[in-house]
Amino acid sequence: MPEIIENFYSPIPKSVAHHYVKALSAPTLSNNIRGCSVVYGDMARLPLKVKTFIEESVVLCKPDKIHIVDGSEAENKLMLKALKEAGAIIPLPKYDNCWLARTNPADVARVESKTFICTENREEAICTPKAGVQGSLGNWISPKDYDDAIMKRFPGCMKGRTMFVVPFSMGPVGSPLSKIGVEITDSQYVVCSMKIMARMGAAVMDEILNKNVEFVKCLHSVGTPENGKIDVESWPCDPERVIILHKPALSEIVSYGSGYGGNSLLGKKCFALRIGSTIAQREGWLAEHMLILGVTCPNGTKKYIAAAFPSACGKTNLAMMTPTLPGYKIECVGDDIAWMKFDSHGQLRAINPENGFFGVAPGTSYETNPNAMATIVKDTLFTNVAMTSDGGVFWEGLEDTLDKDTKITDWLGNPWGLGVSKTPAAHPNSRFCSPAEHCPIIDPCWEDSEGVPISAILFGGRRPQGVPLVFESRNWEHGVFIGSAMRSETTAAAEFKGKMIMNDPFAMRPFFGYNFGNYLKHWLSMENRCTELGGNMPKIFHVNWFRKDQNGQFMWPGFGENSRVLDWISNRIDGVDCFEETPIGLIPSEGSLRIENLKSQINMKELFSIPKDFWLKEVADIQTYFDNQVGSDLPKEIQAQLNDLKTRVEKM
Ligand code: OXD
Ligand code: MN
Repeated sequence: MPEIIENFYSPIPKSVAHHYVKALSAPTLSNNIRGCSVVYGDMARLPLKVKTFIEESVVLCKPDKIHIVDGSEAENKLMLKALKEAGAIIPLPKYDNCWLARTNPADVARVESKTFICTENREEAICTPKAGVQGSLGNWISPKDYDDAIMKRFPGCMKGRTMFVVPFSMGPVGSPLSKIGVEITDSQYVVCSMKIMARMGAAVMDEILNKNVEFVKCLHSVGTPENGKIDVESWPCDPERVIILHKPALSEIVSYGSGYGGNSLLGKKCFALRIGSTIAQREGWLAEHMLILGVTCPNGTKKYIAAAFPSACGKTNLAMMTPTLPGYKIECVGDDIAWMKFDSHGQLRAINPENGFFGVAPGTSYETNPNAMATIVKDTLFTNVAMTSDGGVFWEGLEDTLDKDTKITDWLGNPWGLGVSKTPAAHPNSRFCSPAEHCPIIDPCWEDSEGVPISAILFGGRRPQGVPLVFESRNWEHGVFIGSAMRSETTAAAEFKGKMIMNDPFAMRPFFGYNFGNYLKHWLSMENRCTELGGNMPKIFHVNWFRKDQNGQFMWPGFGENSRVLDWISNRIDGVDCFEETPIGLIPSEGSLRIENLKSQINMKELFSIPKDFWLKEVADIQTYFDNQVGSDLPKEIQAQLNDLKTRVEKM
């Protein structure tokens, strides 16, 4: 690491001059950070609150140097060069400014079991599970244990390293819906990724300075194992002692030991969802794990839809879909997170707080998501994908793109042969990190500071059995119940092994910043808020692209064909009478889901069947889940919805 820094800092070319950049001579700092020099940026120009945060972090982490990130292109180039020279990233000459990082193989996913919310009382953060049951709706840590966890890991953790200070905005800089953070990190990979994933740099620091806005304090260190031995020089981390801490009362995030994605790019899951959901509850809006897309119908009308699916269930594919139905156009506002607030007319409006896509690579291809493929060939930082001998990338799903002479190196850096190697070429949770503005179908309003108007909310997951392609909720309360009862097959985005059906309410299970029962109450309260403002609530739907037949084959082709489902949803938003009541909600009436010109025959009857036995069991499973996990925190309205569903299913 020190080597990287030497290469990086001597000398800083003139072209980097910026109003935050000072000459290499260290400015005089307050006593408690004497000995640690500011090698890039000017402490004197920083807002006092930022300075204090830096000083506290310096005292704790004892870095050798401080770099105040300005977000300029020149700075980014230098960072990438330094990372390359240290062997931390490999250039991918087949594309334009694209790079590959390989992590320590022990640091490849979010670590939910080591992620904690800190509040005075446990009940503020998490539900009280039934006696003897392990809670699955987040982990609580007491203020004392929080401090202890920090003091066990952070003192001196940046010795020999540079501390980077990254001011960033979640949402367009200056939008009334945006929020600001400052991430302090000792990872250049994180700085380069943050440049893609968030608006960051001098403009954000100016915003803090000029408007005196509060910011979320994010402290991150990749750490060093207790024995002092870093296993993979190019990817320092401390997998044994990873911990991700959130203290909503102080708007504070502290993350140690991992350089990977959601563990280290603290604007994403930690801020935009966990801390974000607590701010949203306080301020009366919603911070959700949702994509946002615009759909234009053949008659030219446009609607925006937000959709919550658990990690790695195709959010990016839906957000960038190429519709097969003629005359339809999809445009992408965001693929992972939505911040939604009612405007003064009671219209729900959403922004994508992010600036880029941190998408799961395997399965992304010219067939499944050509728009993502077009996005990732420029300014992209790949992590843990395989590499081709012509300087490109490869992962499971791209087999058709290979010609016979291309050699592949797998994500671990070993030679890999298609049809020969028994292990995957790319890690199942390997990622591309690309600027959203490079997406060919990015929505023209994606950066509008007032957000886009949301007409419908979709919930969904991987449900191989029993759950129809689409159904609509009977009303808002029923819709909130549907979100609370969401279940899905597990994926590789977190540390789980093997496939099982897991409850993932609102696709937020790993991301709640406060007690899920209170979160449900907050969602229920949205209806009053909207009515008081004179608006209409968005409609709520459940979709399932993943139902399988008796032979284990998917019953619905998915991807671009999902435009047929969006067409039906759009008609329902317009109030078209094209539905049939069922015990679980409203499904398309016969003939109302357009299935003309589908490549394969669809068994519509089976695709929309609602097997009584399955749903009786589903109701029982949901009840057990609520009893075990939510207990007395469950709002009575949600229990009443489950009771009503049970009665309707029993009568089938
Ligand atoms: C993600 C996730 O990275 O949900 O978006 O895990
Ligand atoms: Mn996600």
